Amino acid sequence: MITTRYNPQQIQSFAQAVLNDGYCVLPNHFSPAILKSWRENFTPLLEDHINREGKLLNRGTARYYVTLPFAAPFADPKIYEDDEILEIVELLVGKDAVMCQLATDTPLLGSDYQDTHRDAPPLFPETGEETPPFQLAINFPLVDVTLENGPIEIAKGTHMIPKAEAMRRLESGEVKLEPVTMQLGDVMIRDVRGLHRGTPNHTDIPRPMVVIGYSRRWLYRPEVCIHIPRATLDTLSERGRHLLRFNPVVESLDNKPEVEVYQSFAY
Ligand SMILES: O=C(O)CCC(=O)C(=O)O
Repeated sequence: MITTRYNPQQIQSFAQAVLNDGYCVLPNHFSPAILKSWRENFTPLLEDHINREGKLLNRGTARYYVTLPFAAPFADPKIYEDDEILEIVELLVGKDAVMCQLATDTPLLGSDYQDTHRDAPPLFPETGEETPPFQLAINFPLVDVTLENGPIEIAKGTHMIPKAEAMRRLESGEVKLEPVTMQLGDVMIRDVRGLHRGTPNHTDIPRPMVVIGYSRRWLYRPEVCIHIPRATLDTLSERGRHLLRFNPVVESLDNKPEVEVYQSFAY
């Protein structure tokens, strides 16, 4: 991975794109070799998840949300401590961001369009106003994302306006949902309030999309977490420990919850 490919102006313009459009894409950012190893290690986790709780289908038919264990190859600081991503994150949600989520969204053959939604409610619903960003998703696929295998669709510029107004603009055609195709290695930085939906995967190959969540320093999201094995704590960098500071430390990753805790996801 090349870690210094962008100058400060370019970093600033990625952040500005997120402020304007709700997301930006860093092309060819992560090493495909790392992501291939993630994909190989993810396949049995997806199968296990489907066997254990596949009938819940809370993301829609043939679509699964699977939390990744904080263990190799997923607990990789080359990914979650990527300097340039963290610089953009800081410009958007401030210093001392918290990493709160390491998971995947995967539509399979037979999946459908989701209802258009946001991933977070407004901070102050009683005002009817949206705020600057407070919750970001770093999304990167473990396969190429094409028009055939279920690209996420996002309506640009809908993240910092009230949902009712964003839906009105969508329904009137002022804004539209657009598919975001991605190559293996591309990384999307997304304000989770942009209106979006998952679309059907028409192929028989799963389309895993990783989501790493970074929040403002004061935001605690009880619906997601990363279990950090105690033995791993000492191996983390100081920055890594700081990023992960709100997460529970566990003795073993074997005692995972019976079902995925992040069930309520659409706002
Ligand atoms: O995986 C995708 O393409 C989008 C999924 C999504 O938006 C969700 O499940 O909240």
